[in-house]
Amino acid sequence: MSELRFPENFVWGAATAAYQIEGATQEDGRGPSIWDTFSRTPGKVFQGHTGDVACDHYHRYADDVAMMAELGLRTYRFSVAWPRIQPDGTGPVNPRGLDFYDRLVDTLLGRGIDPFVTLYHWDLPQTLQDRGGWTSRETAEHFADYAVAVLGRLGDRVRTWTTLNEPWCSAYLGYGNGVHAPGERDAGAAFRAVHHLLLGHGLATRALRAAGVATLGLTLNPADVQPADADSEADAAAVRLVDGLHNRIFLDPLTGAGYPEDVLEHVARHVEPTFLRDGDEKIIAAPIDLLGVNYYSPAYVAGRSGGAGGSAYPGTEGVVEFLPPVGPLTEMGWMIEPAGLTRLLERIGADYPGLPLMITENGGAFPDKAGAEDPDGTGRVADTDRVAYLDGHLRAVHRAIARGVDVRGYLVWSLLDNFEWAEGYRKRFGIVHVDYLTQRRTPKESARWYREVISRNGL
Ligand code: PNW
Repeated sequence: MSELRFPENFVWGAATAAYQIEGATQEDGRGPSIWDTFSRTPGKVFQGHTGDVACDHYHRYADDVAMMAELGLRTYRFSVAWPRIQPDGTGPVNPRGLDFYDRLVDTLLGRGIDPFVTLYHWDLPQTLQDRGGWTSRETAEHFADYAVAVLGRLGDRVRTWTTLNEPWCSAYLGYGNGVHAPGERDAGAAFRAVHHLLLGHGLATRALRAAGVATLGLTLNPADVQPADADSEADAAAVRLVDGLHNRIFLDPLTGAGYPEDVLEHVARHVEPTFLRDGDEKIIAAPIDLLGVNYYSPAYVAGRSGGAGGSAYPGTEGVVEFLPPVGPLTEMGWMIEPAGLTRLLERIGADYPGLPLMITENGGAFPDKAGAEDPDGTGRVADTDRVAYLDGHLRAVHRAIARGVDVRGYLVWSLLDNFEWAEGYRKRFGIVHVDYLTQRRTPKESARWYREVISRNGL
């Protein structure tokens, strides 16, 4: 097989998120988040799993960073837990919460690993949810204050900052179909949340710029939406609707084009858009340096009257059919289709030119092969499916770069097996196995493979 080289200075690393790995949910003054509340609500998370202990990373971060260095990671993307910094989401900062990230950043830098901060990966302070959460405009304003507080402590050492992780999930899964915290089921609430998340991003971006941030952006999970039948007009209309609700509703306002007309019309069928104020679109369009792209799987849709629609896409019932995934699937039931990543990157590159991209998450949940729970002393965890997944998707990224798309780096999801939201601990995305009884970490075959990829800067 011929060698594939990535561009010079291509960024290589791995990603995690606070609630998924830290544990220590009651320590050092951390306040409750919506995920604490949600995971304790019966029936919301698989077998009532919570993030109370998770990977105990809060206590084991130094060993985890040492392991990252052994794995050859150059960049580590982690998120800051807002309720550690402001237990109630507003007001004075809790210095002990900032201390943790301060130690983490110093430890990373001491090992030559570049810290990449996500300010919001879904763990909203519960107090703010009690006042409406992201359906409320004030949450967006508080988010900007919080962002500046974190920058104030870490900004002298952290170069790369992103505001939100996947606002699509926060809005549609959190407020629309209730699969994620806070578990609301209301289309209008979902659209209000979209706008206030974007506004929060814009206000935080403005404030962080004023405070002198270096590189700033946000991460989306843009969808590669494909028609069931490429020749069908009905299917093309379904693609346009889903693309509008998933992609253009975020990308257009972020890049200065404002909300698309067709999307606004769709939203207005669910909620009176009184939450859109003059000047908001200008705030949301604050220039960014980097767009993080998280990609896992494509979506195939058909335009069909009586179609079931997607619970995560308000207003698609009766008009859109989401095709059942086919072919090789991950443990999440998600289709494995690397070509979708090439298509997605080319599309963003073409429709939103001038925006540097970075893959901030890509990976798969796969069952560990026999012996994984009790690695046999040789420390081997065979995850050949994951190696194949990552290899295929890196080739897909390379293809997009070869076709001229500006992709600056790749971060695998995830460093560790961790709390996979509504799925609890039963789905394992890590390149490092975690035995939750002992907290023992065992790098999987994929981790060894990835170290080689990084050191060769290619495949
Ligand atoms: C992303 N969906 O979440 C998140 O950023 C990670 O925290 C998460 O662990 C990872 O992907 C794997 O799931 C998603 O239902 C969760 O479409 C759900 C969906 C998409 C992304």
